[in-house]
Amino acid sequence: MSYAEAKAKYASMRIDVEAAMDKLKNVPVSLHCWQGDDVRGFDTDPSKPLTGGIQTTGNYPGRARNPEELMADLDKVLTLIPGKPKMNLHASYAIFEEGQWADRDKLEPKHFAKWVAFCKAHNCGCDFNPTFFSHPMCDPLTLSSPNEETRKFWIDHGKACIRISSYLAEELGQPVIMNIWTGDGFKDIPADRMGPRVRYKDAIDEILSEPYDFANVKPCVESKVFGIGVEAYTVGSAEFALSYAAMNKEKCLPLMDNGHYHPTEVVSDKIPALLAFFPELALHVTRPIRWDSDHVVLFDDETKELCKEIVRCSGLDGRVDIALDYFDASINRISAWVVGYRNLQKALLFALLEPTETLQKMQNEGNFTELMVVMEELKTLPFGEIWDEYCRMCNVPVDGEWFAEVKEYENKILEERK
Ligand code: RNT
Ligand code: ZN
Repeated sequence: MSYAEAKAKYASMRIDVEAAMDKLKNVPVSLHCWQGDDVRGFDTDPSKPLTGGIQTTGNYPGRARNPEELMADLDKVLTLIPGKPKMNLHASYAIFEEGQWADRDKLEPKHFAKWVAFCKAHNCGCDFNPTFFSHPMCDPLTLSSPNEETRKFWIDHGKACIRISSYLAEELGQPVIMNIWTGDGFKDIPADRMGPRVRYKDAIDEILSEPYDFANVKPCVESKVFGIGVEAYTVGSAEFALSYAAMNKEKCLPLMDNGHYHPTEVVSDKIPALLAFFPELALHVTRPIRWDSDHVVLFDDETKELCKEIVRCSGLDGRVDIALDYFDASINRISAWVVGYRNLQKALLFALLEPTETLQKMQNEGNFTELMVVMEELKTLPFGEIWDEYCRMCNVPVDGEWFAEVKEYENKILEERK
């Protein structure tokens, strides 16, 4: 089937494929830098363990070991993904000139100047994340620590990150989502569950007392159910993070990571629930397998469902800020990035090709029989042809044509990193 035939098939169901493609190609979706180096960053000893209850597994060759390698890998990735990518950095990816190392509480905008140049060269915006893990000042708690000195260090880190986010927003002319997540929690049953939460709340208040323009810097609070080594209790639980965001709507957003809930809970259903109260929310899209395993995002049912809810709730008109968040060290990392990003684009395009108004009318008229019939038939429309056309429109390879390039890059560049 040709693209023209596929387009006609969609048109017969009153679906405008061109409008869908035009919409998607202008929606920023964040590409996380941390897939390229197994979340190590550049500001601490690279042999140190990843802490905070997150884990990368696997040792596929070719991990980026410095800013040059990471940027080269990202350059490659950016030629293979359609849409409007936005970078997503962690504070631990600061780039220091010779002898200019600064600790996390002393980070400055200048430590991200090279990233600004990178984003400008790619004509993209940038999101940002304070890094409250993999650092000697994790005792192991950070913002919720009972130790005054620890907490102050991490509050100062958060404030420094607000200043860096303002700089990124100003330089790149796009809003910056600044996500606050800590792995603070306990392996076993704590005696005090409230103290750490009250301290965490006060610490976020202090961080957000650093001046910023909420239209350009959008701090978020990300919740989590549990992490490895912190199985019994998480300070920033769902209720904590959501309540914080709800009570501080004028200065921050809630962030949901779809790996951070009990295994039978789905974030797709939570999007419309939150949007009934919040004007805007942020997402981390990942793929949990039995736990927050951060596998590469697939074109699977829940990813499609998430994207349908984003589209149906006007999420693409500035109400939902979308970012990827996964890290797989067991396969080619460039491919991991590309597969996940392309899949999220696929799921968004697939969602945009739903005749939402027709379906909602059926629901409201109680016509559930036909609703089921049409929803099922939508699944086998010739989507592949539309997807290929979208890739061509974005000047990136269609399916079947990009992997050879990744293999070539692996043979030429990654194999040398031994
Ligand atoms: C961890 C959170 C968090 C991190 C990144 C690296 O469970 O999902 O968002 O993955 O900040
Ligand atoms: Zn996340």
